[in-house]
Amino acid sequence: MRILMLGLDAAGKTTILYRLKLSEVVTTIPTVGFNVETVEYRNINFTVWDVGGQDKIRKLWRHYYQGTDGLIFVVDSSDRDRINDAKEELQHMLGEPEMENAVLLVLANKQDLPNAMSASDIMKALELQKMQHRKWFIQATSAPTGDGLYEGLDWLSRALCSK
Ligand code: G3D
Ligand code: MG
Repeated sequence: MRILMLGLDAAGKTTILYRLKLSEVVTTIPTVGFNVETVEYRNINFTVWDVGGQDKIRKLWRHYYQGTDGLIFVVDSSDRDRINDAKEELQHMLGEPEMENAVLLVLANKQDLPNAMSASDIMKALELQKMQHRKWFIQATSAPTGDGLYEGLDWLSRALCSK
């Protein structure tokens, strides 16, 4: 299984990887300079990077899309200024042909912060309900404590099994 975990920088992706104790997180910096973290866990390959920013590196992402079974999109729920950027990045990724059949798990992370948007606000902001042909789910999480992470991954594993 191939899972991509994406989100704007500082959304909490690296924290989630370590929280899941996916023992060996390997960070590689490919030639043109975006960080990719990869983890193998049982028969699952997680690939993680920050979306957003420079357009010139987007072409490089395609190399990692191939055979994607599931996309985990991590959002900083307290970052109201960038929720629209997050939405645009998500729509962009889902528009890639390699993503056509990928299931989508959105993690509304940083729920512990006082100004965090609720999972339902995030759902509306990302316009998830407009995705009629995609299997998706949104889960509220707090990465440092791990709250919600396993609920999210349970959904993902069920969604992938029934694919
Ligand atoms: P990224 O890998 O998506 O870029 P990181 O994000 O995992 O590096 O997290 C960015 C910062 O947010 C880190 O803080 C991290 O501890 C914090 N963070 C991640 N998830 C949560 C969360 O659910 N709640 C809170 N309160 N903080 C979170 P630092 O200070 O190390 O930069
Ligand atoms: Mg990171």
